Amino acid sequence: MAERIRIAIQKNGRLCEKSLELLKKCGLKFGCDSRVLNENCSNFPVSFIYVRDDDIPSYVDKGVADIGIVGLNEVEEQCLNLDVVRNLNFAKCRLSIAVPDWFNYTNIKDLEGCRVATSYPNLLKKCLKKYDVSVNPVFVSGSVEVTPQIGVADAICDLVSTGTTLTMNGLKEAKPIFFSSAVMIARPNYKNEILHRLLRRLDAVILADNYKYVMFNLPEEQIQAVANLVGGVKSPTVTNLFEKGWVSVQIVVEEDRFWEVFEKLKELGAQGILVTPIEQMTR
Ligand code: PRT
Ligand code: ZN
Repeated sequence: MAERIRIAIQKNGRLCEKSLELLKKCGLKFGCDSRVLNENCSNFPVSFIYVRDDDIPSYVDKGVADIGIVGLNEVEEQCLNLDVVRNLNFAKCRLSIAVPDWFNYTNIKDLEGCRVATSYPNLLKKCLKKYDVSVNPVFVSGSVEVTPQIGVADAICDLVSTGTTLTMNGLKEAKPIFFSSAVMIARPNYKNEILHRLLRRLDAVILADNYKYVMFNLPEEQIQAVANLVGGVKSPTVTNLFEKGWVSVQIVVEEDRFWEVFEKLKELGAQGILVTPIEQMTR
């Protein structure tokens, strides 16, 4: 049987769907039956192991899996010697210290000696070291937000994305201490031709995710203004329209700049603006 590399993926939860979507965009075909715990990809030499996210770093460390997709928070918390081979642009969140609404928080020193409930005691200690603040971590594996109300802790340290959960539990965010997103991990210096091929595909998908393809009609005299606007791209692709004085233009725009460019295009008289995502892209 041909060699395969094993990829550990979260079975259920916030990482699962996006991880599978990313691998599908890389052209990998697989079943996605939620009852299956491992399966082979039918058109690329990888196999998937579906597990809890907490187990992914140690499975990669022990060689049960060759690579894994997991939150950076989990990797850092477990203090294992692993390489982040790619940062993936999803499951973004921050690990923050939050205090009850009545807590008169002015700066991080106010937390000195506090009992802080968290599922991330190692990360909490590591991050607070640089502020020269020492707290008493209280480990809880879930429902962290409720601990100040029931007298188990003075403050909490938990993942935050929108902040709604904190507000709903009478807490306010005091200090973000660590920023996380999903990452692909491997053992240090793990090198493999199959991984190399997968990363090449992944890079094309990640790059494409950061751009949009924009097509529009434009008064001919505005071409230079558009070329200036999207500097960095060699030049816009321009085709003549049947109607004299008008051209059809195609450009690639960074996601972050899209609305700014969109507004300027409208000011330049662009019409019929069509925007599409890009599936894959190489430089
Ligand atoms: O069952 P399994 O162990 O696999 O999953 P899990 O329940 O431990 O993890 P899961 O699926 O909840 O999260 C997996 C990963 O997603 C985390 O390790 C983070 O890397 C990432 N992530 C991104 C988040 C959040 N955003 C997030 N908001 N993980 C958890 N939350 C929780 C947070 O703990 C809090 O309870 O969502 C709540 C806060 O959300 P907001 O939007 O109200 O601020
Ligand atoms: Zn978990």
